Amino acid sequence: MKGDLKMKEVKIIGESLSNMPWQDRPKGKCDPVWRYTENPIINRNPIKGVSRIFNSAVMPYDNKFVGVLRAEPINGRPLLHLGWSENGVDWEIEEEGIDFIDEDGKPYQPRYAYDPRLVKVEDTYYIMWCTDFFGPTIGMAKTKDFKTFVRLENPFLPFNRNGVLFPRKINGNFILLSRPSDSGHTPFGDIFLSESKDLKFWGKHRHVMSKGGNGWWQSMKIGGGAVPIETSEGWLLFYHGVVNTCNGYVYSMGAAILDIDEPSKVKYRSGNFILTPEKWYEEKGFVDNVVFPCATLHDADTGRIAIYYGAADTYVGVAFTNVKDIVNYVIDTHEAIEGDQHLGRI
Ligand code: BMA
Repeated sequence: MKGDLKMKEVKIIGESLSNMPWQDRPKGKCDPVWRYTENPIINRNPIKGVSRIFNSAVMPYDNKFVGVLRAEPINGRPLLHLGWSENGVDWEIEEEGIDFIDEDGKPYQPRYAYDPRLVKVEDTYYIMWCTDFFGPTIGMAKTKDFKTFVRLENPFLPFNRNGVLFPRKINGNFILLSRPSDSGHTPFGDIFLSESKDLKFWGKHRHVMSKGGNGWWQSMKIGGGAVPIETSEGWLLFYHGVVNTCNGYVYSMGAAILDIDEPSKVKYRSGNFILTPEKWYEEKGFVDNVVFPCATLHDADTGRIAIYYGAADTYVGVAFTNVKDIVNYVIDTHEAIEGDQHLGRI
């Protein structure tokens, strides 16, 4: 990082979270993001009948932390399980998957559910995941107590993935990022944004960010990652970028800053990845070479951010940064990518 004096002051706009997990940047290192030394925090076969937990979402809840976890049972078809943690790194995982009900109160269970995100908007918690609706698309549910989960209307047609709801309404509307896809392992894709007054009817669709650019790490597709963090510079978004190689897809993590009032506008995005598979738990697993961010915990008082990411479709890892460092890094390494300016209004 450059000298502290030249760096812009940046604040998280939000709540205090003094009990979030944290480790200082290792001495002598200047990377914008650094890994938790005890990674992975969730290992193989974490509970009976589940072989892997990865790409998972966490949030503060009731003075502890709640997780909505992507769990692959021993038949390999993913479902969502709840987890609980006092410190954000040691997790107690429920053995039964989440049971949903629909809006009429009837039991509902998705055929499969993966890559959950979790957010609180006003007094309600929302889960977004990839669900089956004649192919993969975005599923959504709400809860107030993590006991009753009400599945909401299908927000989108197939095929779509990586639904990420913003933590507050903008101009009276809910805002959702998504990545239109195909029914398989999608070899393309940009991030789009949609608005809704009621979480039922979605529209005002906009293009947000394109794949590509000078760097190759996000040349094939990108997808929204963690719920954006509100900062004094704009919405800080951690996302994934994918490159295709002789040995298959490689997933890295990037960061971007979106306009605070009109988040379909990209203010800055880092031309470089901020985390790429390098550790054994990221390079080798059920799917090699994947880091896939799904959530953050953050503390407005200190600017600390813990990023939760899936590693090699097998483990959960945590990485740290602070808002001032990461936002300055994104500004310094900003690369405007063709397509980011075409918001879809032309
Ligand atoms: C994507 C999703 C993710 C997964 C990634 C790498 O298409 O299925 O859940 O982590 O592929 O396998």
